[in-house]
Amino acid sequence: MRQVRSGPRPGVLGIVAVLLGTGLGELIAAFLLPSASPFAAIGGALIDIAPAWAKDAAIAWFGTGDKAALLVGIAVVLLAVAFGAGMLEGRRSPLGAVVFIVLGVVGAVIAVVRSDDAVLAAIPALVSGGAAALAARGLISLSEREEEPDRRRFLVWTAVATASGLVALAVSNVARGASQSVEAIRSALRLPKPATAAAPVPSAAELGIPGLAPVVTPDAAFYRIDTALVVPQVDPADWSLRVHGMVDREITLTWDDLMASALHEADVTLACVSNTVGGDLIGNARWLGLPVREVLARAGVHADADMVLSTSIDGFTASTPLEALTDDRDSLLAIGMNGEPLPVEHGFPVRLVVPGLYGYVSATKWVTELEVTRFDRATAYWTTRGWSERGPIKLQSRIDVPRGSVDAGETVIAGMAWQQHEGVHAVEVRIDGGEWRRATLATAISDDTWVQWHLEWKAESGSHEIECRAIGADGVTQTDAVAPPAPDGATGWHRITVAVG
Ligand SMILES: Nc1nc2c(c(=O)[nH]1)N[C@H]1C(S)=C(S)[C@@H](COP(=O)(O)O)O[C@H]1N2
Ligand SMILES: [Mo]
Repeated sequence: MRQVRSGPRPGVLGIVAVLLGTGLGELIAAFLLPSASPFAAIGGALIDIAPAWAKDAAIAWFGTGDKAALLVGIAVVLLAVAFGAGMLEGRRSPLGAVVFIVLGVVGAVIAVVRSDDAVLAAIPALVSGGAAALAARGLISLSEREEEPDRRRFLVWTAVATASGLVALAVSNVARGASQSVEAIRSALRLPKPATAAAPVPSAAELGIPGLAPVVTPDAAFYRIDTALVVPQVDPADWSLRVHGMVDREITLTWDDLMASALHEADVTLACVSNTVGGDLIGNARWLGLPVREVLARAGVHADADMVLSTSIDGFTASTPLEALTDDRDSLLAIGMNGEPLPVEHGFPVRLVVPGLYGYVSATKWVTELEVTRFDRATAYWTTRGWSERGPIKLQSRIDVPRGSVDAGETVIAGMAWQQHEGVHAVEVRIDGGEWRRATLATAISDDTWVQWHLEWKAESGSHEIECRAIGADGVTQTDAVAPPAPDGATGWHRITVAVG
């Protein structure tokens, strides 16, 4: 019988083994199929199975940095499991090694389920699990031998495994960076001129008040919400859009088809249903694209269809009411954002933009498929998870300035208001529960965009509460009933407290 060693050494060797295994798996994935990264597959699966409240909490706590936090979380759990499996291997070989194999198989199953490329996707995780199992068994059994040549061999092999794991991780990171070649393709692209250009943004649409959101959101400042741990890298040359389902004829559009089409330009404000009252998950851009209406007309939509299920290359889906894509609004298969190709994280090369609907039911990024269908036949990513089937954007207004504290005297209160595709008629403000006063609206770019507003205020020393509410183009006043984002968008008045000194 071998003597059972006490101490944490087998656990540490378990970590070395996982370092080696993950390094090799990530390396293979980086070159073979970036989406099959064992890390990304497990993280992505966690995002998909996480309950809605956890996702909302993640968005609220980390904003769009939630993915970095998730990756760190997975790494910590993985290292803890590795340590445990190493200890187990030290006591009851080969049970610890079996744990690594099981982890690899689980990762492989997840990667296959999440990927289109079933067989290939399994390889990185299987290699990870296998390599970790072999390394753990080998290193731990070597470490238990006392003879001098074995001790030296043990040290050498531990160093080799650690170094290889680290190098493999580093190289896979660099290789992943090189897949930023899609970024290179993007920046070399020149967008065609729109056949129907939007009028210049009226200069009176931008009040230019410091601290107030600009009426056109720069791409770099545009909020980002998606379930993609690794941003899909889609080469326009490989992109196509399949339009099928309840249509007279299936059609497939390529990038060249889009570039050769008469493109339309429109200003549309996107909003996320997860936006809380006063929140900033909203942005406005000038989009360039092919009207979805024309694409659907080419395919010939059946009379009994009422929904279009759009699918992203990453598996995300959105169910959009058919009429929002066929009526006269500016629903676009967009390729341009503020005069440039879509940024990769905003859906390059092609995404959907639909005025008036929250992003989760309309704004599919990296879109590759439109299936004409019915609400009673299919559900989409978020509607399957309890969010409302229809997602019209609700009337909302927000105070951007002042924030925190101001000097006493003449100052300005300013903010944004929106009800895309309906329009905003007025904004009212009240201080310390007093009379509602009409704010001055800036010129709206269109009914599909948000609008800035401001109100002069003679601030007196002390603490003050400021509230705002909008009145829609239909004359209806924004409700003060407080509702959370789930299941169909937050309501209530934005209320802030300022200290006037
Ligand atoms: N592929 C994909 N598209 C997606 C999503 C997603 O998770 N995956 N999220 C949607 C949601 S909920 C919103 S609010 C918008 C956000 O678009 P943006 O990131 O460009 O601001 O994208 C939509 N399109
Ligand atoms: Mo969203």
